[in-house]
Amino acid sequence: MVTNKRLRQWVQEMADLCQPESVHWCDGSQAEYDQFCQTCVTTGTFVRLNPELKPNSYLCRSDPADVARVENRTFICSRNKDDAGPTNNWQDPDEMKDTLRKFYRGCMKGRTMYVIPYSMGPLGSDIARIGVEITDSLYVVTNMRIMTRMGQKVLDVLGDGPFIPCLHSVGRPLTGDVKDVPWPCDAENKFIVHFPEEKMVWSYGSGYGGNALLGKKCFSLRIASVMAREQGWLAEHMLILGITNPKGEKKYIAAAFPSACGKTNLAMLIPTLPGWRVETVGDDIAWMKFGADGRLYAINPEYGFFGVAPGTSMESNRNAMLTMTKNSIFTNVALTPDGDVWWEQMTPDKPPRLSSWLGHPWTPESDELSSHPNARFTAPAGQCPVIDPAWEDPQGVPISAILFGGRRPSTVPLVHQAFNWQHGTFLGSVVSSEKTAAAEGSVGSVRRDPFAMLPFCGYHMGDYFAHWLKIGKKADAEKLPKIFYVNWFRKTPEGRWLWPGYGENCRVLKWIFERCDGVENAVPTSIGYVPAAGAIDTSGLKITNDDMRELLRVEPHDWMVEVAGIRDHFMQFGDRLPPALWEELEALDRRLRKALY
Ligand code: O2Y
Ligand code: MN
Repeated sequence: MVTNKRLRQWVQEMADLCQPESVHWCDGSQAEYDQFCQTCVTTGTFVRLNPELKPNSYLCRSDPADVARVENRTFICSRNKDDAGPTNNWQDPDEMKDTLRKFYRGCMKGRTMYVIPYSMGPLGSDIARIGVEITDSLYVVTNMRIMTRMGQKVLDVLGDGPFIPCLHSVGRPLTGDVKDVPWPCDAENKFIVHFPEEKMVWSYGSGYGGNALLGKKCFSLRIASVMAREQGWLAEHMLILGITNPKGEKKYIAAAFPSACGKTNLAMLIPTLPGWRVETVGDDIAWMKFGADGRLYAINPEYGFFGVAPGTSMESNRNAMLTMTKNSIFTNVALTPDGDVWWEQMTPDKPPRLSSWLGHPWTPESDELSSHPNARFTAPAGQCPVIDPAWEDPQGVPISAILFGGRRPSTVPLVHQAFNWQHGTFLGSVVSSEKTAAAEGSVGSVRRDPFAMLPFCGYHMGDYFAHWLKIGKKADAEKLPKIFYVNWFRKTPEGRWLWPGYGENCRVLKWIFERCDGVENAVPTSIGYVPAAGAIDTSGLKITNDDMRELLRVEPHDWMVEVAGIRDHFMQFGDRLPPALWEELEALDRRLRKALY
């Protein structure tokens, strides 16, 4: 029995619009999940994996035209165009609703409409928020059960309270002679639409990942960033990890890197330094609020991981591999003859025979990849061998440090620390990564991705910077997290990686840990505090002093080029760019000139 009047009304309205054959309210039970998975096997949407190798796990192959988030079809429909800002696609909300209602009318004919009540964050936590997703996709329902806390228990907590309505349809009604397919979608008409004033999401046409699992990027970042601004907290594209030193002292760190820069690997890092331990709170999203003690506390609003499969291996991320040994869904990876999964770089040797993500026979000699580069595993966070004991603490974990970073083969040192919160906000506002083949634009050039939020900020990015500055102003500066910028990806001019990365990144985390304790192991430079010579612990690591010097080098000439690039980047925000960030840029420029002459 659903008591929430607004919820009942909304579901009825959406059912009238979409005209499904039936409506199913998800209870979130294991029996319901198992039954849905069995239905997916029967319809060909899922292949059940060998239960002896991957218990209770499935492979799903999507339509090849529906394999990733679609940024050019993602819209922020604020009432005023200016409020969406220059980094978002915008359309008038009423016009967008008119357009979408035409697509939604009758779009679920012949299908079941599933209603998924879900909580982003531990049930009942002050920081958590409730959403309800309506969908006609069982792929979405089953993935949402792994990625969120969902079902009856959420309705019980919701009572008559507020929720974020999220409507999703794959856009393929079963009318007339139309036969169902394993991955229904409307690839020509994808819309991922956010109404920030109404706090509502409408998604149509795609069944994949962030386009369709609406609790993730749509709610937890785009809509939540708007709520966070209104309510004085932060909704960020950040992993959260706990790090413990050999003395047993623990700190929590949040880190924002652009998509595909190794957030999941860092969140589950296995330290190479003896006595150090890293534990995972979350790998993608952090909601942070001030606690009664004036410190910033973070929760992971998610309940599972939706990680990139290719490149993940026992070498690159053992903990992720162990997390997905059971109760997992694999999308667009290859199938082995014995009913297991495989993807590029999973093992040093390629299997002799596979069925590719397209269902084609595959051998190492094949021209095509066995798995799509954006293939995913969906796995319960609770199965991670290093899940943090406090990962479900409703109060969240206290954050000592915030890291920004990206892939920069030159210019940006291995790590530097902001002088203060305002300078740290500046560092976040200029986060950049070298473009990869997957991103739009020319490979090798720099893409600015402020706070790694470029595709995920639900309002004007200039106002978002102002919100960060305001958070810093209202806090006790002593209690705020320290802010750092890391770059694991610096190369020699010849193209050799300077830093080994992976588990060795704990050496940088150790320096950060010490900085948070006030250890004087840094030197001020034009761009911030950089580790003093010998301050990064390289014991047991084969790295030359020359390479360490190069990793930490701040070259004023290169940074002058950077300043020019940042000026161009800032210009796009017009008068919504907070003056404090212009001041930070001018101050950087002055410090660099002084260093040069
Ligand atoms: O292609 C998608 O829909 C997945 S995107 C994604 C998934 C998990 C975590 N982060 C991301 C991202 O794009 O940042
Ligand atoms: Mn992400």
